[in-house]
Amino acid sequence: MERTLICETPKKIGEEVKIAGFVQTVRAHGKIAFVDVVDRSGVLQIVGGAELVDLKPQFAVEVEGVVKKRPEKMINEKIKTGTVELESKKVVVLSKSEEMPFDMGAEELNLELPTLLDYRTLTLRHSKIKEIFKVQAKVLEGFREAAKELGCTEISVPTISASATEGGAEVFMVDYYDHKAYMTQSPQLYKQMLVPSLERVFTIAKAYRAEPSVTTRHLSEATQMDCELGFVSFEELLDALEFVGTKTLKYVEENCEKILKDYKVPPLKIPAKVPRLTMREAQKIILKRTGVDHTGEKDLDPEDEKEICKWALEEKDSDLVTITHYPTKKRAFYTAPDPSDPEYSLSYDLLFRGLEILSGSQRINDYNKLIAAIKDRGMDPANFEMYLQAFKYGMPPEGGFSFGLERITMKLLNLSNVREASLFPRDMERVDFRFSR
Ligand code: AMO
Repeated sequence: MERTLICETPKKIGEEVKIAGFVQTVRAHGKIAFVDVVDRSGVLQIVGGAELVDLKPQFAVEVEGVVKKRPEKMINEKIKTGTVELESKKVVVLSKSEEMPFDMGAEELNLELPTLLDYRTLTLRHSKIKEIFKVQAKVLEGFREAAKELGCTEISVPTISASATEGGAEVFMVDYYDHKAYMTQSPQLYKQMLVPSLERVFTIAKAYRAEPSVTTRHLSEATQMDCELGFVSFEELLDALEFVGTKTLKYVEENCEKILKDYKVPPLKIPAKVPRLTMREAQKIILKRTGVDHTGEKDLDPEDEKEICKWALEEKDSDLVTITHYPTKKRAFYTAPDPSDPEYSLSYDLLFRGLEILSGSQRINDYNKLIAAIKDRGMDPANFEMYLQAFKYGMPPEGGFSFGLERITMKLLNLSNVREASLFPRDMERVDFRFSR
């Protein structure tokens, strides 16, 4: 008999079917047992006798039986198959499981973060955790759609590089045969090198950051969703990033209605025009609202980001706010200074529900200025030979931006830690397993 997906069973009342999936819960009442089985399409109640009682959570099984309509008072409106159950005739155990270290049948897992991650292959089977990655898949899909609509070609770029891509000390070095190489801190240099070839590109890439501290928003291996566009102005870049950000978030809302409801998150607030502020304007608003004077600071700190997002929500009915013109010295070497005030740069961050989810800039596209900027940061242009070659032979005005996949997912579902939005998070204390165990 061919396998029927669980979501199809309500259409097959009275028919004999075979389903396959994982045992979620087993409830035995005397000679009758009820077993919930989960496959990729949903969950189904199986009713039977002795053949079910030895089943245990996470056994992989095949069950043959007849689909029956449930009595009126047994209907479960919370699930798609709540009007039916499968009366089992034959059960085959495909794979057994060891005993669960915690209750996997509960609606919420409620585990401490280290346990949630130590048992990752198990916790990823839980329906509420699976939902995080279904949302994440839609973020990726929405981004791809939006980037393609901008006219970008998808590229796949290296993750081993001859130089640090963002500068700074947060870089993993690798032994590369007899040489030194670096894990890319972002796809930045490669996406820029592709502008003279494809003009508009996008990539979904891994970014490696040797983050020296443990925070709720930093991973050592993050996923970035990047665009880079040639022949564009600063204004056009701002329009482009807000277009992609808005479209991606709306795409998730349209395609994940039930999950967002399960996670009890409020509906998205995205106005037709995302509010924009310069960093200095944002600091003045924060001073006025809270009395905290950060107007002399060179960046917005996490509390500032939360506060300015509160302002955007209260005053502009928006979950998003774009902040522009960060100090040139605070941004990576490739960032173009503002010609009218070079101390500040043509850069931007997009904040979403209290957190930076994107950053980017107009780039320095002049070969000699770029060499000067590299030297100015104490780096050696010789290490950027391939990158600089692209500028030597003609680079139009260009710029781009990068979204953090895990951070967007975290904020969409109101998760408290970015690690929850990473399948296998890496940080100072963990590569798969905790070093300290
Ligand atoms: P930036 O370093 O700001 O910019 O990174 C872009 C976005 O990627 C996400 N992100 C991270 N998420 C989790 N953990 C991390 N350690 C981490 N680091 C970054 C954030 C951030 O906004 N090349 C530039 C982008 C550009 O100019 O196009 C860059 O990498 O959401």
